[in-house]
Amino acid sequence: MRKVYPILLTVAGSDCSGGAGILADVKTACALGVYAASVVTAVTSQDSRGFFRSHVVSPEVVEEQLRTVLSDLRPNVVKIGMLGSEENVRTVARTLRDLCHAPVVVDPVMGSTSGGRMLDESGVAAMIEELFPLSTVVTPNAPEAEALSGCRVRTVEEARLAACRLQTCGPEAVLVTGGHLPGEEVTDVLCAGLNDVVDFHTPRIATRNLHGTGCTLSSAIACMLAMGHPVKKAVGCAISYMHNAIRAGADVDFGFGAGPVNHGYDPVPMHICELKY
Ligand code: PXL
Repeated sequence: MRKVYPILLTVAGSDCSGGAGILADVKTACALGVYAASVVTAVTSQDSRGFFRSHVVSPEVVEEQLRTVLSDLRPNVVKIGMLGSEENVRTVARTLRDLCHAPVVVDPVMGSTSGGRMLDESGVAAMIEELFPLSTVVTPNAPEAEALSGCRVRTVEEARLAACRLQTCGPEAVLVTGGHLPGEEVTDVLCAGLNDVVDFHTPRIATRNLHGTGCTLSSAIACMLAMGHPVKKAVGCAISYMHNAIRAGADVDFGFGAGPVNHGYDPVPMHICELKY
């Protein structure tokens, strides 16, 4: 009997303040009992007050990291966050098509809430063209869903329409998150086909500690997929982890501004799976 860890491979940018990007992905994986490996695509300078600068890693270095990890490990899931350039989008898509058949969760990161630009228009077009067809779940927030679909997304009904339109571009499922929409309740909308749309409702928590929520949710979905859950169950469990992590960090003072969620509010030990071959 061989024993293995469920493995998440995150391909994303680093956030030196630790609330978003690769650090959020790794903290989420640790809290959920999943092993995390990472490919760094950009180095960003930011803190709780704002986004200062981003230094994009070259496609050669991104490809080298990806090929090295994949020559040794077989991730159970790949999570893609900030890629930083059109070249990085195309390189990651090509390398995954060549070397990896794990489910892919794409957080279509274009900019941070605090104002940093993370992917230009040609990069976004390449993401739709090359990464959407490879993906199991894509997780835009409302402004990202607007930019990707070209439709207004200011209500839950518009979020449903955008999710369905984006789902026809190739992903198995699209989750449009509702945190940016108004209302006492947050409604996230999952579309896995025209007749397969589900809403997830959670009470809204009043806090400014929401830095890195997009990265955290998409990583939590990826971890749930790595543990073998089907898409709807994975999304439901991830939303509930995210809600609890926001609540657990809601009244904590952090730096001078917007703090992170409390990733480790209830950590579980690393899962070990037994393989019969
Ligand atoms: O949540 C978007 C995001 C993704 N990746 C990095 C980030 C952020 C937001 O700040 O810093 C590296």
